[in-house]
Amino acid sequence: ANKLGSKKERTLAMIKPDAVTKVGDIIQMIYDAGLIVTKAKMTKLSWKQAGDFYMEHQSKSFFNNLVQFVTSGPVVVMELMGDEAVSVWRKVLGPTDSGAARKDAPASLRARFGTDGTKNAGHGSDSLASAARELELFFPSTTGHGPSNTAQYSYC
Ligand code: RTP
Ligand code: MG
Repeated sequence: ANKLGSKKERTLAMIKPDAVTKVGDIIQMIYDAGLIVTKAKMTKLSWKQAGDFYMEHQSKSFFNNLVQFVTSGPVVVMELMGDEAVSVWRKVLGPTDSGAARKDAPASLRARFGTDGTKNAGHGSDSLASAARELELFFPSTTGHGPSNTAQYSYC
């Protein structure tokens, strides 16, 4: 916690292939929620990258559909930062199933831009530990890609 008692966190956001054309609206939602974008890139995931990213779901019935979907086109991955970024970003996303989101959280990202329980427009890390793992997958700290962490947060 900083001196005001808030907990600055980092989280990994992914705009999935079905919502990449909505990146402008989505970045607006990020800023409206009080978060900022500290790293971003567009990339196309290989089958292996998608499987590693979603390794917690390897045994699930929907795993193949999920990997098929997230490799079907480009995605935008972002590091978001702000107070309680992990939970705030998941709140912006809304419920996993976009149909449920349209009922229960009509202003959420998945309600607005998702289709169903698989094609649901966005991803957010589900814990600080997941965020650390997922950020390292997309923005490895050792390769020198992107701004360094010290430069990164000087404007926050
Ligand atoms: P995410 O990891 O993408 O942020 O989504 P989440 O935490 O809300 O949901 P999770 O349970 O982690 O599921 C990961 C992604 O798998 C797809 N999914 N399909 N029954 C299904 O067909 C099904 N269930 C999940 C979704 O794309 C979900 O976001
Ligand atoms: Mg998840």
